[in-house]
This record gives sequence, C-alpha cells and structure tokens, in this order.
Amino acid sequence: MRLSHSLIPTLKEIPAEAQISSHRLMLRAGLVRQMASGIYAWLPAGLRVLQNIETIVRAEQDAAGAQELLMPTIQSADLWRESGRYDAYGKEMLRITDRHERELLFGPTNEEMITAIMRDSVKSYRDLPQMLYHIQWKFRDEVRPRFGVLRGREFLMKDAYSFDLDYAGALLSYKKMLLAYMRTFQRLGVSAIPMRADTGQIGGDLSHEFHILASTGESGVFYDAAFETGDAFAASDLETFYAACTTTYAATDEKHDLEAWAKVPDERKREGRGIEVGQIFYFGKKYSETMGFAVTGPDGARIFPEMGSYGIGVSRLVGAIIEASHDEAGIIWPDAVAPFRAAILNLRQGDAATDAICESLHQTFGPACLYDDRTERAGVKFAEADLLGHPWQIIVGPRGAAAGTVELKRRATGARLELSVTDAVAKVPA
Ligand code: 5CA
Repeated sequence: MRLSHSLIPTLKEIPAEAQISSHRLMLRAGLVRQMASGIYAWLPAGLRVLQNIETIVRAEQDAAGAQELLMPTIQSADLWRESGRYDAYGKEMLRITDRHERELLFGPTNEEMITAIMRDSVKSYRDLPQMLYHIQWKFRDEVRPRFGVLRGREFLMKDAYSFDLDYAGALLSYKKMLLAYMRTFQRLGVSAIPMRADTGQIGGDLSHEFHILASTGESGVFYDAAFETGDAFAASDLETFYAACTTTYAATDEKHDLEAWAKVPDERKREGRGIEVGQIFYFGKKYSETMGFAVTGPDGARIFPEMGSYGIGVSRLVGAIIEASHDEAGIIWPDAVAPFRAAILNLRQGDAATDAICESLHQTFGPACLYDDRTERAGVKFAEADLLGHPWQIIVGPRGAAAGTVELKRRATGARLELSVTDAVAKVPA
C-alpha cells in the first residue's frame, strides 16, 4: 500500500480525551475514530489489525472443533423473555422498537439465540456434542465507556457455545476451550493468564477470565510466577495442561483467596493489574431448561443439554495488545497482528536508484507492506513508522541505494542492519 494514497490520519498532538497509552496511540496512529460515545469507526490500518486477530481466533476455534456460523446483531425481546433475562439485564441492554411496535434489542451476547437455533434443529442425543461460534458485533450500554476500544459500547466479540449430553462432556468442552484460548493468545504474541472468576450476568458456577498484564488494567490480579515462564504449561496432553493451568494460583481481586495465596512461595508471588480479554463459563442447564431445549436419549428419555459459553474480546484485544506492547515512540506490534509486515521508507523521493529499490520492494511484498512514498522529511517518516509500530522498517536512502544496500530496522529492539536488498527481504518473515 502506498502511504501517499492511504487513509492513515496520524496525529501529532496527544488527544485530550484519551487517558491511557493504548487509546492515545490508537488515535494518534490513525487506527480508529470515535463516532459516538463508546462507538468507533475502524480505519484501514486498524481494521487490518482487527482482521489479523480474527484470523488467529478463527483458526484456533476451528482447530478445537467449533463450527462457525453468523447470528444477527438484532434480536427479538421475546427470545430473552424465555430465559428471563429480558428484565434482568437492565439498562446495559439497548432496546429498540420497530415500526410495528415489536420489541427488539441489539444483542449483548447470544446464549438465548443459539439455544433457540439448536432447539429447532437438534432432536437426538446422536447429534451431540456440538460447539458453535461466531464473531459478531455486540452492544452493551456501559455506564462509563472509557479507554477507547477497551471498554466500548459497540465491540467485536468471538462467542462460542457448547452443547453436551452430560457434565463430563461439558467439562471436556470447557477444557478444550481453555487450551484453545491459551494457544490463541500465544499466537497473537501476548501472554494471558487464566484466572478463576465470578460468572455475573451469564450465570453458572465455573468460570475463568483471561488477563493480559498491564499497569492500566481494570482488575487487580494475583498470580504465581510460574505463569511468567509458561514452563509448567508446556505439557502436551489436555488433562495435564488443564490441571497445570487451574491449580497454579491466579485470581482477580474479586476471587482472591488469602488461604491459597499463603501457600504460594513468597519468591513466586506476583501482584499486578490485568485487562480481561476473554472469559469462559460452564453453566449447565440454565438455558436449555428455561428455554425447553431437550434431545431424546437412547432410552427415549428427554435430556436437557449441558452448556457453556466462551467469549474473546476481539476489538478489546487491539487496545490490550498495545497497552502491553508500546514505548515512548509508539506501538510495537507483535508480528502476527501488525497491520503491515513491514514499512518501506523512501528517504529521497525522486532519486532514481532509491525510487527503483523502493518500487521493487513494494512489488515483492505487495499489499502486506506500507510504502512511505511521500515527499516528507526523513525525520517525519521515521517518527510515523515508529508510531505505527511496523515490526520491520526497510529504510532506503540515496547513499545505500547507490551501493545496492538498505537498512533494516527491527521496531522491538531498535536494532539496525545494513544489508543487500535480497538479504533484507529474506529477513522479514512471510
Ligand atoms: N456470553 C459470554 C461468553 S461468550 C460473554 O458475554 N462473556 S463476557 O461478558 O465476559 O464478554 C466476553 C469478552 O468480551 C470479555 O472477556 C471482554 O474481553 C469483551 N468485552 C466485554 N464487554 C466489553 C466492552 N464493553 N468493550 C469491549 N470488550 C468487551
């Protein structure tokens, strides 16, 4: 992509409305713009990050055996009356009336809808277990939307739902999802810690939240240093992995257990703050029973499936990753989610040798790279490339170009190497 013809409206000033780094950086780097309180437009570079996260989330959901579908954002109030949550949900739910005076709502989550879909189509125990997910916009009329996309009103969530015949099956689904979540966060290039959690509006009695450590996180967290190295979790089989994750101490302040904490050796005790980027729930028959979803068992008896739901805050992750990975100069994207794999900085637009190398690099990388082809000063280009956080910068100036070399800069370390064009291309991962 050519920067001269791209909508990446960077800002030099620090936006006054933004209190934390990720929010400031998302505005300054031209990733998003607020359209109404807690409602954001995703500009091209921001959307690329969101889509990269979606791709990884989707791949790990598919690998865990979940099937993707797409449910609508608008739901009928009657569906929510069946579970009893229409009244219980309160002011966080955005309620809408259509021209026929029918009551609708903008979905804050989809337990009711997926249960209704299953109730229509699944009749026999032979059809279970099943796990379904979608990646769809949600709306929650938060009292205090803040910190940009971290606590928005409209936000993108991956939500999955499991249906099993018995508790053992439901627990297995829960374990598989916990493992899928840990793999997802690892692939995204961040470390997230699973913590025992309360179940709130969703209900049920087994739940974990996944937290990315960041000083600006909304939750206080207490955890065993074993989570920092991840050594205890290298175990390959599901049971060992789940046991290691869930017996090693980690809890948010809401669930902090002083007795269990006392047993963690002092040198391994860690306290900090975390951003919740996902939460998983086991809630048994709460929705299948209230909404009358049963399958016929082998002996003809009715079985109400055991359910769980599993959320990842896809749009929140964009802010959370930045919160965990930035410096004074700007964002430091993990390779897997960066909007562009590399940026090409042309330091002398109009110099034949410099232009030729830049054009050929632009050809080689295609739309995966951002080519700064503007007639700006070098200093401006360096600052914007650091702000946007490209993992690699390929810096092309007239002196090097004459000798057939370029400079390759790694954003995360600041390390610079002078290389031939071919060697520089080879160093940037595909
Ligand atoms: N139905 C369940 C699981 S599918 C559910 O709704 N869970 S949740 O309430 O925990 O939301 C899942 C994830 O969405 C959260 O972990 C968080 O990362 C994200 N999320 C929740 N509220 C917001 C918000 N206001 N802004 C941005 N992300 C949010």
